[in-house]
Amino acid sequence: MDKIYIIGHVNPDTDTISSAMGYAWLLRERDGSETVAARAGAVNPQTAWVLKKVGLEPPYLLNDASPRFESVSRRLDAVRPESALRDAWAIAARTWGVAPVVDESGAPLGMMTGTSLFRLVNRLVGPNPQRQELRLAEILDVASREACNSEAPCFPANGRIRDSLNRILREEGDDFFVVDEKGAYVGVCRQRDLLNPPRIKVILVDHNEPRQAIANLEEADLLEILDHHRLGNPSTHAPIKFTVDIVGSTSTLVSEQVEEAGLAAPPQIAGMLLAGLLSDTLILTSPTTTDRDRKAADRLGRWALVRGGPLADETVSSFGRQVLDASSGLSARTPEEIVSTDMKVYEAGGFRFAVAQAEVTDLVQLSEHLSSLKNALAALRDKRALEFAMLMVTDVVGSTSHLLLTDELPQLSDLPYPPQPDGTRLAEGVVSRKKQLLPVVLGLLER
Ligand SMILES: [Mn+2]
Repeated sequence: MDKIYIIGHVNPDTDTISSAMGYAWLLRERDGSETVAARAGAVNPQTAWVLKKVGLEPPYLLNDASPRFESVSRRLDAVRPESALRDAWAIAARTWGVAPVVDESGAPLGMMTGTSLFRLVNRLVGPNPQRQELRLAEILDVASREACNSEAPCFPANGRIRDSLNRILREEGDDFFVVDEKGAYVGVCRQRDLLNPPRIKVILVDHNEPRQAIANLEEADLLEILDHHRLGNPSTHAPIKFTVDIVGSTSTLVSEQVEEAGLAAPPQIAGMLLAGLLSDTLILTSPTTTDRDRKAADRLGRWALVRGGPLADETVSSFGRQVLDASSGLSARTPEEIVSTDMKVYEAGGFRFAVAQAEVTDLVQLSEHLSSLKNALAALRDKRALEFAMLMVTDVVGSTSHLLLTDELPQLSDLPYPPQPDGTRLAEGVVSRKKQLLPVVLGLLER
């Protein structure tokens, strides 16, 4: 349970996946922490391409921070239904007085507890005078199945505890089975552990707004945040390490810490971080790019582009172009995918809204996809119960964007991007959602 999950935002992009993997590696290597790189959703096509290129698997999928039954399950020794009660008794003597009864297929049959034992004795001896001379040794010869409570409920190991709290509180017994997806015995859990389950430990990278984080983040212990976005962070009970810096990518921040520790990231991890940096900064051309990012690209290049490594034949720019190519294009994906892959939800001035971004290498393809993208955007707005949704189609070569909006809100009529005949708005020189578009939109909504 001392595992620490390093996890980025939902709808993960390459920087979010890479910084989670890189930071998990650094904390293991530098501090000896038991870290697990995680992701809050499916990897996008660009990240999938990068992972394949460097030869790594996607990180662990963690959709939800709410504690699960497996976190409190104890793998108690079990007896077969036909084995003598004395065997169950021996197990109960070593546990907290319970012994699980499991058949040969692994299916839980019942739980022997103090109460179920009392009921058995009551049945055998009871108020009937003829049986009162029954000896304890004979009772211990009874098959275990006779002595167990066959009503003990089963809960799935990967089920969320909070979804079953009502049932847990209503149940007569205090001990429950935990089973796998096939219904086979995994362990036993106690009511008192279920009412106060251990929280999972998380470190957030590349985001700090709960709206962009895994579900039920408030049920986890948040240990640290490492990010490069505007603040919208949750409050915490205890002080946490909090690093938010104005650089082009979280991968940059990770690479700086690796260097400060006197370490060099292995070529595969360095390749991931380099891809995260080049993707977030559009190969160091986005206005979010700083000198620190350029230094980070040199440093990561030095670690990643080594002989014998997966990127041996690449340069920083040749690799960067392939990374961007792996994501661009409107034709390769459905409109639904385009508006939801790199999509973030924000809240400002009483509005809940989404801003999605899609990168293309030329804007010619936009016109043929325009109406289907608009429909997909409106469907996204309705599905997520938002006030409006926006898609930023960015030409990474021409460094310009077109904006598609679901609604012409009066608050947004002052957007400094001129409406075009095709119904989009032209945002010349705007390529960064975070640094260029979002501050303008937030400023208008919060007036
Ligand atoms: Mn980022």
